[in-house]
Amino acid sequence: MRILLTGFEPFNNGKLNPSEEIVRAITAQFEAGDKIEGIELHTAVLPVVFTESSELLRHLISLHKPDAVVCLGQAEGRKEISFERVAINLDDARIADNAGRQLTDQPIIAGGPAAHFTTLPVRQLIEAVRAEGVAAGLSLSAGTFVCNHIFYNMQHELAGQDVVSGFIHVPLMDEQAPDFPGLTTVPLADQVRGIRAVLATLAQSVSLTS
Ligand code: PCA
Repeated sequence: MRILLTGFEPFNNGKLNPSEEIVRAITAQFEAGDKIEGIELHTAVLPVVFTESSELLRHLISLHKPDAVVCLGQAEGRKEISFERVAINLDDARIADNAGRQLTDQPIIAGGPAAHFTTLPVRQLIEAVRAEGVAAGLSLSAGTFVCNHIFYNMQHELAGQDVVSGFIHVPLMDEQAPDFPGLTTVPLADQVRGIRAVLATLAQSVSLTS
């Protein structure tokens, strides 16, 4: 199966983004021959810019025609790998994106449904991450910044298609601790193992149903 895995560049003057580091690490592992059986993997790091991020993701989906899309982003303060359930039709940022734009109170798609659900088999994926000894759980909302923006656009675009897709927020990694005092960090190696388990489980579950 073809899987598209994305992360985000750093934002809000941050130096690192664990989602980017996870994607780079898994890409390097695949290139070094440490693949996951049955997966043709495509990866990308998206800009933290409202319109450009979703346009690039749409382009990558039409280019690679994936069977599954897994988008990752940083959520500082989260204690576990968090599977987002719902994308909502709202851009409402407390901070500017990396192009200096701060959208507030705007629908992502005017006239679109208020929300879209993830189509990833989230409970099964949570169990797979936990089986690796890495904390994981459900989250109700990806917020209203760029992560939710690409999540909503993606679910809107793929609705009714034979593609499973969703968004996963990941905690800070240890290297970020000095910049975020008091917030939980999780070692990058654990996060990488957790997301690899997600990909492996998707490859198994989706091939069983199709
Ligand atoms: N996290 C932000 C945007 C990019 C990222 O990694 C968010 O949660 O919206």
